[in-house]
Amino acid sequence: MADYVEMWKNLGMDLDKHDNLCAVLPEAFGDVYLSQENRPEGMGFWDFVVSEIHGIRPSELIEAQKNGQKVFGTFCVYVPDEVVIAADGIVTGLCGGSQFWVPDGEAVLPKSTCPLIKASVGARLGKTCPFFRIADMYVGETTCDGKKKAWEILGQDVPMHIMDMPQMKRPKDVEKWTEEIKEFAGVVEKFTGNTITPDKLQKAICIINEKRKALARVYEARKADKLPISGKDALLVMQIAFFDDPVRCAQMANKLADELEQRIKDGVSVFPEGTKRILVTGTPMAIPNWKLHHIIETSGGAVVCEETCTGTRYFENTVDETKDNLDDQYRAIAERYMGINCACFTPNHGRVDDILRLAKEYKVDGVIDVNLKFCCLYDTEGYTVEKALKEAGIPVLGIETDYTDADAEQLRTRIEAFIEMLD
Ligand code: BJ8
Repeated sequence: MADYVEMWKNLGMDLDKHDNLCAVLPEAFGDVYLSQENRPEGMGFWDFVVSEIHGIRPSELIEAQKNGQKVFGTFCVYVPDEVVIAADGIVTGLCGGSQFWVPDGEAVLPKSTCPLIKASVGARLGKTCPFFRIADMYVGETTCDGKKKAWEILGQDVPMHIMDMPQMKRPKDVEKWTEEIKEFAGVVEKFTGNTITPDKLQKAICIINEKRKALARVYEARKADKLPISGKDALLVMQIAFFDDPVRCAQMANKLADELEQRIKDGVSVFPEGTKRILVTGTPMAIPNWKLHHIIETSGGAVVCEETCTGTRYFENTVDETKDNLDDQYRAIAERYMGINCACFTPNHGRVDDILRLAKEYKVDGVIDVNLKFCCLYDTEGYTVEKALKEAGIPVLGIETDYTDADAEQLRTRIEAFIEMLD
C-alpha cells in the first residue's frame, strides 16, 4: 500500500490501533481470495481496491471535499443515493464487517447487539476507519431498533440525518416514504449548498441505474451451469460497490461481465462439475465479512446468488427514468426503494417470493439462510423463509453467526453435512 500515514494522521485516526488492522487484512485476503484458482482477470481491479482499501478511495474523497463536495455516509440500501448525487454530493457506505471493530462498539452498546451495528459504532469511536472520519454527514434510518439507538451515539459529534422508514408497504406508506425522500433532499440541498433540479436528478437516476444494471449482469452470469466466477469474488464486487465511485463501479462491473460472458461461451468454470449450487439468504455481509462464503466454497459448495443487501436487494429493479418533474421523480425513487424486501417490514411476503424465484433462476441445490447473531428481524423471519422453502421441496439450512472465528469449525461441519446431504 502507498504511504497514507499523513492522511490518516490528519483525519485524527488512532494510528497504532489502525496498524493492527492493516497488519491482519492482507493475510486474511490472501487466504480467502488469492488462494482461489482461475479467477477472472477483471477481479484484478477489486483486488487492487482491497490492497489500498483505507488509502485510495479515502484520498479521492478528501480531494473532492477540497473542491467543495460533501460526503454522506450511509448504512442501509433504502437511503437513495440518487438524491445525494443530484446535489453534487458523494455517498459512501459505512457498515462495518470486521470483528476488529466490535470491542470498541461493545464499549458503549449492549453485547447483545448485532455485530454489524457494534462494528459500525466501533469503527467510528475507535478512530480506525478513514471513511467514518471523512464523511461530513451520516444518514441513518429507522429500520431496526439496534440501529435506531446506535444513531444517537454515532450522531454525537457528526451531523446526522435520520430517515423514518415505514414498516409496512401500503399505498400510504409509499406516500410517506416519498415525503421522507423529499425532506432528505431538502437537507442535502442545504448541507451541500446545491439545488436539485429535475435535470440533475434525472442524470443521477441514470447513473445509479447504470450501476445496478452492471451489477445485475455480473449476477446474470452466475446463472450459467458452468460458473465463471466464485461466490466470494461476486461478494467482493458487491461489497466494494457500496463505497466506490458509481460511474467507475458500473464500468468495471460491465468489463467483468464481458469477461464472464466470454467465459460462459468458452465453457470456463471455476468449480469442478457437480459442485452444489447454494443460494445464501438473510443478513448483509459488509466488507470484510467473507466468512460464510469461504466456508461454503471450501466445503464442496459454490455460492451462486445472495438474497441479501450485499446481493440482489442492492441492485434489483431500477428507478423509472421517464419522469420530468421533481414530484414525480421522488415518487418514482420511493416506489423503487419500497420494492426492496427487508425483514424490517411486516408482512414481508415479497421476500419469500424473491427467495423462491431466485432459487429457481439460479438453479440452486440448496439454500443457506444466515442470520447475524442478535438480529431479531431476520432470525424471526427465518421461520417463514425456511417453512416456504421446505414446502417448495428446496433443502435449507438455517445458521446464526457473528464476525468471530469461534464457530468456524462448527459451521464447517454443519455446512459440509448439508452439502453432502444434497447429493
Ligand atoms: S435493508 S438488512 S441494510 S436494515 S443492523 S437489520 S442485521 S440487527 S442491516 Fe439492513 Fe437496510 Fe434491512 Fe438491508 Fe439486523 Fe443488524 Fe439491524 Fe441489519
